[in-house]
Amino acid sequence: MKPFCRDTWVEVDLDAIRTNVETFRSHLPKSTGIMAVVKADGYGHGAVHVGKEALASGANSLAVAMLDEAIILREAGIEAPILVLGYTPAESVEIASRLRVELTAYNSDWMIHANEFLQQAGLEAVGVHIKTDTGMGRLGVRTSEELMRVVSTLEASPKLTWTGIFTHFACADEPDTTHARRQHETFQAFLQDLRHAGKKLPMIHCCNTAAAIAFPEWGYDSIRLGIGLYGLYPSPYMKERADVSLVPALSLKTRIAHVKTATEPFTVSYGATYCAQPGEQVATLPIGYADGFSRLLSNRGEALYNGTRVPIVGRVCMDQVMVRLEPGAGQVNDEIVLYGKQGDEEISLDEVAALIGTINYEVPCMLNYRIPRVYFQSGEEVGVFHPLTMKHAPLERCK
Ligand code: UAH
Repeated sequence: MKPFCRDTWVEVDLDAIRTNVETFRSHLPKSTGIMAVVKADGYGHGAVHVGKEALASGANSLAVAMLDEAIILREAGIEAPILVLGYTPAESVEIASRLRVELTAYNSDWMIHANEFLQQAGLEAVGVHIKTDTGMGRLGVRTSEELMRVVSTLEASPKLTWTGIFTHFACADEPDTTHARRQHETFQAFLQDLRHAGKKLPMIHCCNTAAAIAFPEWGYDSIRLGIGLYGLYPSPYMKERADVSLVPALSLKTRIAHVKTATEPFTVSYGATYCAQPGEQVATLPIGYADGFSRLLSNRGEALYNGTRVPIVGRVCMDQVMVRLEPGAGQVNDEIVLYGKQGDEEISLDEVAALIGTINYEVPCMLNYRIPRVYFQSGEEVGVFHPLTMKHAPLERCK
């Protein structure tokens, strides 16, 4: 039986994930590892399948934003090191210990509490990466004094092991490298202060995709590869630079649910913002803004049919959207590509992002639990994941 019923799905090309990992592997110094960032369910592509493929292709570890995302990866049988990049409440440290997940920390009080929780529970030590804020203004220690204090607390916590130190760049995808260079200098100064204080440094990492492309020499022990893993560039500027050639992994497809040919003018969708003229064919597609297909594409976006572009007409509804086809062209069940390639044409996530006034990162992240993900390798379907029909995890997990 088909694991999903709806005629709208995402296809993820795992060969593209492999190619992108290999591309970064050869772009970086040999000593630099790759941490594949699969937070936000692998930027909408599916964290488990993408994580497994990235690891099989040469990535050394995975990173997520929150502990719950790490739980999903462990439950799927992934044994590789996993780092939580965001904040984890100290009391959740028990789960991190049981699942051997490393956490990010930047605060002595947090460390004291986390250590106490682990001691009381008699659990194994948890690996901790210290986050330094060198110019992102988000999480992390900002001064050398703070850093020294945090390191001392960490060293005095038998149930916490210092396994990493990192920072995150705010502007590494821009042509003006001033801010990125300043951040890197600050990071270097932190590392130098630690060395002078006689500290043995753990794993060092600072590069996201943009920094890994522009400054591979800043790779240290690992990069944190996010958007590039999925074959997208961190900004139009980074794409233009063309230092690396990336292959997009995601397509969004659907099938025509209904076609009508206008014999007289009729208006299309809420607000009656489009009026079909006699002879025009309007096809209804089973996807809408409740799937993460932005309503901002109303009367603006395009789709691909028979390898050519067709316009979205009228407003995108919650569950449906309409496109205009050549007279007599379309039939129910015909395939339409909303994102990705069909024939020689392509609607890239960059194009969609520009149309709706956002960045390419957001476009696949918006595609939500209602859309099944189908995985391909060497042209063969190798797996399906449909979040909507996924069984709920046992409640014990969250205790
Ligand atoms: C801390 C952190 C992030 O929040 C994100 C990433 C990956 O960024 P890209 O998607 O731009 O590569 C790395 N690190």
